[in-house]
Amino acid sequence: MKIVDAKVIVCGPGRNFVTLKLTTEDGVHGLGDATLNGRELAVASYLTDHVAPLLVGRDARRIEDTWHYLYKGAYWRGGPVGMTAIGAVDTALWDILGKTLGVPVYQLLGGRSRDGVTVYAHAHGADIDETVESVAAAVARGYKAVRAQSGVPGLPDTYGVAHGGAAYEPAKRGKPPETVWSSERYLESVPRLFEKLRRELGPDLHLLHDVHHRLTPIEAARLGKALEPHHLFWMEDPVPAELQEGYRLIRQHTTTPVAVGEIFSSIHDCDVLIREQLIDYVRASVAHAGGITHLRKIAHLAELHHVRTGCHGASDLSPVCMAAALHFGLSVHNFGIQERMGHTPETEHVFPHAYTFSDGLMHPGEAPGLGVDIDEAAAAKHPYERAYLPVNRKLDGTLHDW
Ligand code: EZ4
Ligand code: CO
Repeated sequence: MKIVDAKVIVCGPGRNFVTLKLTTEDGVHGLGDATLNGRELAVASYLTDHVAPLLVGRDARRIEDTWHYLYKGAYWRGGPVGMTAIGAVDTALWDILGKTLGVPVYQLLGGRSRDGVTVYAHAHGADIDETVESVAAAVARGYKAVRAQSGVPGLPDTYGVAHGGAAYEPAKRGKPPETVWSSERYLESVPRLFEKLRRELGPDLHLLHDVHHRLTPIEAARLGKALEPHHLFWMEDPVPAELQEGYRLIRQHTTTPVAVGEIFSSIHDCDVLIREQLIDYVRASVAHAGGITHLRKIAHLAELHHVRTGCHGASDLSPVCMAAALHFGLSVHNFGIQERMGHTPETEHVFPHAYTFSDGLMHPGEAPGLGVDIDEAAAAKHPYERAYLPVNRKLDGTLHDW
């Protein structure tokens, strides 16, 4: 079953996406998400200029071999651009295999380990009261787990918070927007938010929070301690994880569970975190960590060390990635939770999909393969427009993590 075509589709239905479409000689096609938010065209070029010529003529069933052919064959292995490209190829090959055999991908991954995939919603507000309302609204929509992000007093713009009731979408056209940061003000307000959320919404709701890499280890330890009475499901990305050993310090000080890894490209970015049990959830995604094949290896290592999965699922991971994440999450034993930020109606229209949401759970559906497609005519109506994520500066102007 030879691959005869490898096409890269770049579109912007409300935000930018890069999609790889592989077609076999039998006319079966498979999709992979190749979106790397803010650096999209680098992956598009990597695929079009360097990977597509290698794929044409290859046997689409050789998923594992193709992964290593692209990873080891590049010599310059790893990194977000290359691993996103390999991930897209891998995902498309699983999609093709499922369609060829007439089964949903989760059946190829060992079958279902649970009834559905628990997802968490995003909630946010300008202040604590608005954020509590937003979390309550997510609960009313059926969610059993909600991530809460609130505006910080004295900071005009903060990660995770939109203005005027709009959905949160950080990528903006033009030069990157600049936001202002104060760890002191943030650390003062977050415990008050979760104190109120727990008091008003009760003990059962899973509450999550994303620190988004903005604290130092000792600050993160302080926040984790302050949040302990409110029993968070997790505290996400408390500090940047380039130095994995940095998490030892946080771990020594707090029992608040820790989730890390949405920007990880491979198992080598988290092997210390997992082997030393420094985290509770690993957030690597199908799109950015080498596809279903490599993400399964991360999950299997994590299973040995009592770490569960919690895959990234922001709006910049396309419905193709969401479908793949749901097949993965339904099948993998040590599944923890799946993020669901949601997509614009234009995006939903461009990517028709079989996955569904009901009562806090998502299901990938029973369509063969991933159960997601791309309407190329609809995609063509939404051209790509260059956009960047914001940069963040401390009150004195020093560039900080966003
Ligand atoms: O900022 O995906 O947990 N989710 C997140 C996301 C990331 C974006 C960056 O492209 O941290 O909102
Ligand atoms: Co995050």
